[in-house]
Amino acid sequence: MAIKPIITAPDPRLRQVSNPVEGVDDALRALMDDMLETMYDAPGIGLAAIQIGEPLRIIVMDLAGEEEEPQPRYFVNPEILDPSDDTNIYEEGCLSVPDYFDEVERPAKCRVKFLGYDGKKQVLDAEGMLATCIQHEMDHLEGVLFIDHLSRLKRERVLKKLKKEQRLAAAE
Ligand code: GNR
Ligand code: NI
Repeated sequence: MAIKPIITAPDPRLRQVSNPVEGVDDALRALMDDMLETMYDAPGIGLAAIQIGEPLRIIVMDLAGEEEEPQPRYFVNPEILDPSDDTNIYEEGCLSVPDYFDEVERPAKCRVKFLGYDGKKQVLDAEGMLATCIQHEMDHLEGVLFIDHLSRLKRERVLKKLKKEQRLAAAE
């Protein structure tokens, strides 16, 4: 397994629409292992493949608390069905938008259809933080970031700060 560098905004690769995978084989499982290791190292609770530069429709996630047993989840070719009309607001962050957190409103519940680590079809009913995280990761597969759900003013302020930080880091 390997920890991969995480791409940060405004890198244009994060705007790509990711491609469906043909099926789950050992090479894909190795990628999912690397994604999970990268996510735990960050640390984060979810990661989409494009965040490590692979434009594939793959998500890994673990919402277990620090004191709990790890609960890794893998979603290959996920599709969201039946998003609820009722919504939740959570404070979100993103490993690709470091050091910025803000509230995003999303459907409170949804159903997600996907292939698991073993390549078998699964359906999961999600609510709470799980539903929010799945939708945040699904956005990545479409090239969308959580800051796209905020006002233009906020989004541009965040992107400007990230650009400045990257400029300073590159000049070191
Ligand atoms: O680690 C993460 N925390 C988080 C908090 C609230 C809503 C979504 C997330 S996902 C984020 C990791 C990440 O950037 N995944 O794409
Ligand atoms: Ni993210």
